[in-house]
Amino acid sequence: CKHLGNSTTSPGKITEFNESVEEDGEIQSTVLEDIRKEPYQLPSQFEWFLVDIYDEAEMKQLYELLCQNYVEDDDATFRFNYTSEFLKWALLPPGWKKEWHLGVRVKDTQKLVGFVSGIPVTLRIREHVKNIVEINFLCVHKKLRSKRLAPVLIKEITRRVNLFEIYQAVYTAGALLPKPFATGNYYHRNLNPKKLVEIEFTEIPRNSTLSSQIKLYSVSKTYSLPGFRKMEEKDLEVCHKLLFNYLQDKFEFTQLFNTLEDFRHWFLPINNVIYSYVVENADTGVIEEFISFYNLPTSVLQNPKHNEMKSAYLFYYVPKENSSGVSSLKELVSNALISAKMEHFDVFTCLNIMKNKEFLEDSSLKFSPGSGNLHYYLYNYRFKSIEPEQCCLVML
Ligand code: NHW
Ligand code: EN5
Repeated sequence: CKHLGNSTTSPGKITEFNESVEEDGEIQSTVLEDIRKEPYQLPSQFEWFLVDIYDEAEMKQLYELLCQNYVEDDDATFRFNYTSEFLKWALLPPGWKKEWHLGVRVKDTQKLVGFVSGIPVTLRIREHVKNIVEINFLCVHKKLRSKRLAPVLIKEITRRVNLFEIYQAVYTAGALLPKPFATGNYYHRNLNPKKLVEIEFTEIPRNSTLSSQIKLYSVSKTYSLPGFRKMEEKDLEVCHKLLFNYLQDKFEFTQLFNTLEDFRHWFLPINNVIYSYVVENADTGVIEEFISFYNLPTSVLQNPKHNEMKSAYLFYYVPKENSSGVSSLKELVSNALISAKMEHFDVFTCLNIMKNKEFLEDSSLKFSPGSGNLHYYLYNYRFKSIEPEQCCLVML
């Protein structure tokens, strides 16, 4: 069996086998001794550079690389604009490693022109619980595209992950690569029809008008769930347990939040980054459900009036079930929409993963399918494809 560290093929190709009927599990096994000790060679004008996320100047360089060169929609009208505050949250969870904030610089100018990151994640893949990495923020400067820098970044991050004796990774992409184990579709809830029309995120349907769209998409100014409020430090332990139980048996593929520290990192509200809300029972004071979303602004390219769209993305939630087994999810999301509107978001976005079909399929919350897909991939793990509703991993 060929060792991963010596493989010359694109690492992504290892997922090709995941349609096979064999059992779930590792595809190639490797031992630490076989992992290359030296970094892969870059073209001579470039050098490896670990971005120090705590260093403001280096963080600014990373922010600018992504803001100018990261993911765009199909016709380059919009580009993700992850903020520095957001990137700190995304890249410094408990267990983060500096070796996994991998940059490429131009030797002469020290300009950052490439990046890829890994963070530790615990997944349950059917019955197997695994501590692996999540790969994200792969980016090569627009002027250096199609020069095969991405495969070198991927091989080098793989090597640096392998050195910690981790041999699997999960990642998502809008691009179709070999070979996704799940595919989700994006859905959007319009919160600001006038602006979304002006920036051409959406159009006014024939036989409708702006004023009727504004009326259609208006949301209440007050919460419908009594006791709906921002999550606080004192709620963390209870919410962590709620999520732990919720993720036990509902999904074939799910992220797990092992420690209270993990949960605190991912859910304690941070202004302009992560928004979490609990529902506190007025009589008992007990918290039985929560919901969260994050703020990922989008640059609006080449628009005379607007340069940014404020987008909220649904994160994890725990609804409750009433005595007849009816889930509160729709009402929870409805209240999240109200808070997103209060926080001046223009659109609320989610995928058709998790239990989201419960509120997407019934039109009452007024989500519509978007133009984008998101494919889910595993590196070096055989896993039979699943439906998006069996997938409970939200990647930033
Ligand atoms: S998906 C977002 C990726 N980023 C962007 O789309 C930003 C804008 N685009 C760019 O910056 C979230 C460049 O176009 C990139 C490619 C850098 C995408 N994943 O250098 P070349 C993630 O961050 C393959 C994987 O000439 P380029 C997830 C492509 O198929 N591979 O292209 C990242 C071709 O390979 P092939 C991708 O345009 C997951 C090769 O790159 C890809 O200058 C990474 C061409 O390279 C993508 N999104 O740069 C894998 N896009 O074999 C992690 C293109 O077909 C694997 N390609 O010739 C696991 C690692 C850890 C393992 C640990 C055990
Ligand atoms: C790694 N973690 O295409 C993630 N977004 O639908 C990287 N479409 O915004 C991978 N072109 O449908 C991310 N408006 C892959 C996604 C890349 C970004 C992307 C899509 C998601 C998107 C918009 C704009 C399309 C503009 C034309 C869209 C219509 C929705 C509208 C909402 C209001 C009600 C009517 C429908």
